[in-house]
Amino acid sequence: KVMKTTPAAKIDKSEFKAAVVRHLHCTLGTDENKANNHAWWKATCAAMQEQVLEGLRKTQKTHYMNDTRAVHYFSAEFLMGRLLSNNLQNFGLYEVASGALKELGVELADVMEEEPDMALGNGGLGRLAACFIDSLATMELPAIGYGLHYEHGLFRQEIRSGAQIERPDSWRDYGNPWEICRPESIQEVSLYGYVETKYGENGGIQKEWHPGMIVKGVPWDIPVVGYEGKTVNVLRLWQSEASGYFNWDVFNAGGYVDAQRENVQAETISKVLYPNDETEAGKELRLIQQYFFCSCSLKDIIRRYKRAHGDDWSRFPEQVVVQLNDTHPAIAIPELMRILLDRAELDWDTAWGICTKVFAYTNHTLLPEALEKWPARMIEKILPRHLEIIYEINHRFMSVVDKKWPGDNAVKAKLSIIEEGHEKMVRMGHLSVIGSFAVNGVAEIHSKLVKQNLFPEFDQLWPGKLTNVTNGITPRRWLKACNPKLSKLIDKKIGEDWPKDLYKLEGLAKLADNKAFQKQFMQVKQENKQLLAEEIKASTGIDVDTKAIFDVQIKRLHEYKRQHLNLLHIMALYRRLLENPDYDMHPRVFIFGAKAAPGYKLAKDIIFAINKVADKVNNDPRVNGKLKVVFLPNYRVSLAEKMIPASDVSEQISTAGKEASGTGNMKLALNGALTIGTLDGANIEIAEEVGDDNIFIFGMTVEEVDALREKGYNPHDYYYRDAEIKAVLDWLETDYFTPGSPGALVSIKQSLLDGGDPYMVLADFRAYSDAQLKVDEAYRDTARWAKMAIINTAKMGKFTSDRSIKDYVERIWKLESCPVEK
Ligand code: 26W
Repeated sequence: KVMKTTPAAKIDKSEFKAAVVRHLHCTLGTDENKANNHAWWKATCAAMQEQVLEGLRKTQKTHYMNDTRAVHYFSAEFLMGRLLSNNLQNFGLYEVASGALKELGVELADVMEEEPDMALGNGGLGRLAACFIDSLATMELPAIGYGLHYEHGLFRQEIRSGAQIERPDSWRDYGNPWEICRPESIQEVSLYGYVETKYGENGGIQKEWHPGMIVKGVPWDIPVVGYEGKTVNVLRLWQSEASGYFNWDVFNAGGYVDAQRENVQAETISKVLYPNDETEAGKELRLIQQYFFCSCSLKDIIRRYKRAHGDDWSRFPEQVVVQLNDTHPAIAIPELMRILLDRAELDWDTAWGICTKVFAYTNHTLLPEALEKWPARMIEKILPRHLEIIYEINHRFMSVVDKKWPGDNAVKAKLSIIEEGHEKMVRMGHLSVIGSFAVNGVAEIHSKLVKQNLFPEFDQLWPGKLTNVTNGITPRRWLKACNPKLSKLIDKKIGEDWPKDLYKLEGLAKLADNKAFQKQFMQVKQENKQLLAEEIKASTGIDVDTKAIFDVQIKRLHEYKRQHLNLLHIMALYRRLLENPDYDMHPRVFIFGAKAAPGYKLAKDIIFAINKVADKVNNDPRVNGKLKVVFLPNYRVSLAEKMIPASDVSEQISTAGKEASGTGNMKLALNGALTIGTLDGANIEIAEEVGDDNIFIFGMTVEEVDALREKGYNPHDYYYRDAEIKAVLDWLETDYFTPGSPGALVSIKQSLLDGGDPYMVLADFRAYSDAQLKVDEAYRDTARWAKMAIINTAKMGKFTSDRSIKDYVERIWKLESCPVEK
């Protein structure tokens, strides 16, 4: 039998083993007898990093020699998760490393558990950025990710007496083995101060910004390894530091403490990730964070451009494209204008011509509370020159609007970057559309709604500028690495090409009816459920039956995602079981993972309610093992990697029109879970791929939601007309789930009745409950379920992030791949 090694492997087991031991000795100052798992983890990473850095060097040299056009992905969030397993997989060194460690008496799986997640993101938008940079490297495209080097990523969630507690995340506490500091590329960023207008002899006007504060941006590079390890791109994250410039006078005057205060202020900028998902808080520090990383990144790009092209700006848009991940980096648009006008001294039209060929913008949400707006006064204080530039952009844009709709002041007010009111606000979405050459939504329906509802006039003004690029996920992390058992089964049936050509999974479809394959496929699922059951036991103490349906809802906690719809249905099942002990249902375990924004009261109440209902249900002998509820604390990328391969049912139950795309839906379906979902976001495209027979679609469509709201939605109608809804809501008001504290769960009932039920939970309840009956029925027919699950995996080709990136490359970025020699 011939040993199989992927082409990427350039180092064998004994060499890898020697490298690990060498790092144990020389990097960590310990030895094989003393080392704990954490030391083994660091030594293994260091051994891996040797290979990674070699790839990085070759890639950078190749890109430099070829003077490549590159995409620069600007994102306030990159939710990378763990990197060791991913890097080993992508280099084809997983078996090598695992064998080497085994000979040293160490289990690779245990070592990998030592790695803290790199959680520099909130949810979907941040994880999308991470999948995209994986695909960019895999497809050998010149690309760089730019973001913030937060000292603390998303908070760690603990559950105490059922309630969420936030603890600081410290991913770098004992050093991060992947990141490289690049002090040679430090940038300086100005803040505050005032603008001086200078009149030249020829009547020209120059503006000079006299900043009140200067901070340093220190870049940290994280290598991004593509599949098969050829291209290694970088993720460059900026850390803020005091520049020390303005401190010396104070310092010399004996103001040692005051000088320290300025240090603290500067270092605060990259201290912590804002934990808000979809709510704009209008906080000054957040705007400073955004400007800080955009300014550093643009200066970094310009430095690199000038090294090759000197002061000739004409080729800048040929070499540089910047993708704005939502409006969080939109301040980059006036920042580039400022550099071109005030530093390069280009005239407005030339500068604007360059700018509008460089930027493209992705919209990720339609929720009004998530659309960023900054008080003009705040921008003026922090970035006085940028506010002037924004006004000038707007002034010129208003005359474009006037040409299209002469004399129409209503349309001007609607499209203006400036929202008038008692406080003037700057609309970052409008700035982004006006300053970009392309704007995209993230799923077909979402992009359609962006055109129809959010930016209809922009679509008329610039036909074709608004477009769709459906999201995707990397199959390397979300199948190959997280589900090794299924991956091996797939390899055996259709070969090993699928991780970089996911449409190959189609080859499984013809096996969907094959009894032997069905058995193997469901056997893998069973084994993955066993592993998750152990995890559940370890982290919550709850015993679950692995023969039960594992029904999973994992995503940020938000009313529009409707975890409370799931919860009301669980309570309804519980009631049915109490009323009729013979109530016929296949045993089910409902499993949740979700973090709530710390200031989002109702979201935290829903977490509390899930835990309280779980306590009661799980300890009630009357349900006869048919129902369990599990809330797994601290949902994060590495936990998702354990939950997704073990899921039977994927809950995607947002109010139609509210979930821009969803990407968890794709990960779950790829791993053979069946979706119960609304016609929202990418669910619609998933349904198109798998066919209506292989998905459980329920509830109102976008049109029906609009029509109901139009006619006047009254949740009380559903409360009084549906006895089960009434009973379940009334139950929340008793102390049944919170003995001794009646009313502890009442806020949920209130929001659904007096609060007007903004996401129409009650309107969709009955349809949801009926769809769940169909899920139950389908699961009992094991052959039918296996077939459906196989078809789901087989039809996920479209949802590889490689396809998303291909769309961006061909339709927006116009990039060429640049192969790097191994
Ligand atoms: C300013 C506060 C704030 C913070 C984050 C507003 C909005 C956000 C993000 C846009 C929230 C987010 O992650 N959106 C999700 O993006 C995913 C990737 O495109 C989509 O799949 C999800 O549907 C969308 O909710």
